[in-house]
Amino acid sequence: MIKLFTAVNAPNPRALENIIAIKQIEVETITIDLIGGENRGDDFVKTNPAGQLPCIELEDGQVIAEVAAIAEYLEELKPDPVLVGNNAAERAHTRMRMRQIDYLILAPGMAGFRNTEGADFFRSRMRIDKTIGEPMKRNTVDGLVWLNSQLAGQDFICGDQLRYVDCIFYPLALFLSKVSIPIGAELKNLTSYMQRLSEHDIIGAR
Ligand SMILES: N[C@@H](CCC(=O)N[C@@H](CS)C(=O)NCC(=O)O)C(=O)O
Repeated sequence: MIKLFTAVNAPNPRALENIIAIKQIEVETITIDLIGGENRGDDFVKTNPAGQLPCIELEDGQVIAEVAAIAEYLEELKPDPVLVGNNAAERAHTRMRMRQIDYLILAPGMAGFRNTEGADFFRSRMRIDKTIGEPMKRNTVDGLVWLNSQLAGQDFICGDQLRYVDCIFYPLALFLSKVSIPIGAELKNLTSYMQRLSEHDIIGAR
C-alpha cells in the first residue's frame, strides 16, 4: 500500500489529502510532527530530502514529493474521477494553470508569509530575509487579481470541472488569507469561488 507522510493543520498536506479522498485511494498514513520540526530531522530527510510535507512512498520504496507531481501519479494509478484531464489538451490546460498558480500566487505567497509573519517559525528551517516579505505579498495580490479575472464565468480554475489545481489552491489560499494575505472583497469571482469550494464535501470539510 502507498504510504502517505502528512501533517496536521498544514495546507500542502491538506491539498494532497483532498486529492486522495476524492479519488478514494487507500493509503497508510504516517503523521509527521511539522510544528516540532520532525520533517527537517535526519530521519525524515532520508525519506524526503526536501524536508517538507507531504510526500508518498510507493511499495517499491520510491518517494515522490510535490503535491502536483503526486496528483499526476495518482491519476495514472486511478483515473476516475478525473482530476487532470480527459485528453491531451485538457491535461495540458490543467498543468498550465498549475504552473501559473504556483508562479503567480502560491510561491510568492508562501515566501511573503515566511519572510514576515512566519519569520520566527521558519528562521531555523530556511534563509529568512524580511526585506523580501512585503514585495512578495504585493506580487501575490497581483496574482490574485489576475486569477479573479480568469475565473469570470467559470466555476473552477480550469473551467467547469474540478481539477487537482482546485484541490491545491483552495487550502493554500485559505491558509494565506488567514495568516498573511487576505483576499480582497472586491475580487468577486475569487471570493465566490472560495465560497463554492468551502461547500465541497471533501475540500471544504474541517
Ligand atoms: N511545493 C511543495 C510545498 C511543500 C511545503 O511547503 N510543505 C510545508 C507544509 S504546508 C512544509 O513542509 N513546511 C514545513 C517546513 O518547510 O519545514 C508541495 O507541493 O508539496
